[in-house]
Amino acid sequence: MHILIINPNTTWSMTEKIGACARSVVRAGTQVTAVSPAMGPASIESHYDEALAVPGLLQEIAKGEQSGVDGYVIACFGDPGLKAARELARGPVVGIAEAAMHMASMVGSHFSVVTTLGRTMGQAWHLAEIYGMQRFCANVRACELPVLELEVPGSNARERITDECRRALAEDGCDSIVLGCAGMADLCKQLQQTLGVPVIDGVAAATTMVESLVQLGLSTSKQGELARPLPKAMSGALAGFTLAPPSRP
Ligand code: 2AL
Repeated sequence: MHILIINPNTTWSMTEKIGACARSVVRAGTQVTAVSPAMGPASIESHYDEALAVPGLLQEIAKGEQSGVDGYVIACFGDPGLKAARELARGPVVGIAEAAMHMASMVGSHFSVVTTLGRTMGQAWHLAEIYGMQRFCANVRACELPVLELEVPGSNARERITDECRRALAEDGCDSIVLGCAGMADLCKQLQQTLGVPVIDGVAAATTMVESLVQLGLSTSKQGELARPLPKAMSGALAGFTLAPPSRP
């Protein structure tokens, strides 16, 4: 089984960290490749960044389809381009926010999301709402930590995240923590040990979910909404995104 993890930002140090975390949770025999798109923002912490990350992300899905990938993880907590990716992919595509929230709902009564910048909190609440997870989401909190600070050796990111998780557990009435950024994946185990409650990293959650879906022979339904998009002209910088017409059986 081959799982492609797409970090939709173009910071390869984060991509490598994400890949290592995903590899640490899969079964022997499952191959994990982690990539960043060839174009897009260095980090994703606004709706603008998210929108501009999607074309490069879709290119990686298209390449994955050519090379026989069995399933995909979108490794950014805004789950950018998730539905469009599902339209292109044959196998399952899972976003880290949806995976983390669903797993958290199974190991506790309420979770709090601890994320990077305050401006991303609205998207986390929006996703909790559209996934039907609002009922489990006690709060969304931010450390006012720019995403790329997670990549700076010796930064105090770990301490700031730990402190915010402690405040969440003291004040929100939550009993588990969902990490609100793929760049926090490497902090998960130690945070769980320190805090003594379930801490869910979406990269590990989504990777194991994709592995399970593929194992069960479940792929993305091609009937209705998630069918391959209709081919049409794409112009300007998007000319390369024109889809080939479906091949005749
Ligand atoms: C993220 C994430 O997971 N990757 C990224 O670049 N931005 N999410 C976030 N809330 O900061």
